[in-house]
Amino acid sequence: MTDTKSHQLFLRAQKSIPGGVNSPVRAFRSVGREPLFITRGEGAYIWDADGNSYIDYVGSWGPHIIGHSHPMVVEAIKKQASLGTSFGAPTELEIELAELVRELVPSIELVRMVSSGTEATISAIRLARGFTGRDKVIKFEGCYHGHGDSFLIKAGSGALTLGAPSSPGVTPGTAKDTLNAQYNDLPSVEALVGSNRGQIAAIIVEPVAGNMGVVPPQPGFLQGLREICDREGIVLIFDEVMTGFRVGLHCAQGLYGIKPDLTTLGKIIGGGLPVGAFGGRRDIMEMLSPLGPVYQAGTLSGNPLAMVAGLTTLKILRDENPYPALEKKSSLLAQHIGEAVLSAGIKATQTRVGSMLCLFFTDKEVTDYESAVTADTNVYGKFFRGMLEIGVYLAPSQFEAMFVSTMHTDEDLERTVAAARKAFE
Ligand code: HOZ
Repeated sequence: MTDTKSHQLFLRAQKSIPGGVNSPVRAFRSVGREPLFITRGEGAYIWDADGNSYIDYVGSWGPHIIGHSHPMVVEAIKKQASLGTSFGAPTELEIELAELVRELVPSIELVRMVSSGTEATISAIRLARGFTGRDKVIKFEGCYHGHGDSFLIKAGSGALTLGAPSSPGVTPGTAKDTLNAQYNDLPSVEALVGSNRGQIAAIIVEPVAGNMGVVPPQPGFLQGLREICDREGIVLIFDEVMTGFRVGLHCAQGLYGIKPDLTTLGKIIGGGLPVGAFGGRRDIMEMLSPLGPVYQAGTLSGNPLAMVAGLTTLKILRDENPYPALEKKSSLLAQHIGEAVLSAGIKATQTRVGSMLCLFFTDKEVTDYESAVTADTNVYGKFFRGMLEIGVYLAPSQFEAMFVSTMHTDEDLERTVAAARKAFE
């Protein structure tokens, strides 16, 4: 491995970039090897700096539901780039994307574009605090809402992968306003609400948890949150950065039939470019500057390249409705990978919602943080390395999702299952 271009690039990167990466999970530390440096992506495949190709189930951590470098998205970006890349002034593209988001997600009456999912969640929380005049926020242990201070307390994703769910640098003052409940456990929410009555501004939840591996909501959980929020005057925020336009055209809220007050979006809404968004009830969104006093801004917010990439992607999803086909192939893939791993004598539990799936290396049913962390991360590391060796690129962490795209063919899926059969040899 020391003679590969990826290795050389990693050595070079570490001289200028902390840990050699611009986002921690990419360093591959929890799977016991060095990262690959990627040079190209097309459809369901990526290529590394040494020219090796991989069937990609990371899809840039979710955005590439229609595959890498979709010709229509590339064309739209090129066309816009020739007209200008950023103006810091309104464009018609922003209106078009906002209109399409409102059409597809009826709980969103007004929407503001930002440049990342983290920005969206930070802004949504500030808005909920401004609207309610309350300080505290309930989140769920193992859920991840980006790296805003309020969320880095018992967080998922890289924080969980790297074993530091609560980050130094978050002040005690901020931490005291973040209360952690257990996912899929309404009594744990009721207990926090009861002991902090009248102080809770928002409950923020991933309607399908995707950052402690994939953990689906149990029947009644999201509905229960809705009822608690209605009863207590709390703003219900669905963080759909990962699930938005992934688990269905109308997001997780459409799939489960629950209307949040605010929604945060990212990943697919940017079509592979940096976009986030937050939106929801008109009366809440009208608190935002310049209409109201809650301040929020961004030089590259509504960036035309990002808007056109997102708009083109969402139009393709709306016009082609790939979700039934994605459901079918993801369910077959999950089933067959599960069987392949079990046939190697390895204990595993599967979870899946639409084209988001996860194989937890535990024999426990996974319903929350506590059960998710029973997964054996060393076994995952072995699986990851075995799959990579055969040409399948999975998330370099047990606590992330595997994403299937419209570009994964039956042959790709068969090759993936065959790899899973061999991964532990
Ligand atoms: N936090 C995202 C994964 N759940 C992105 C990680 C990355 O881009 O490295």
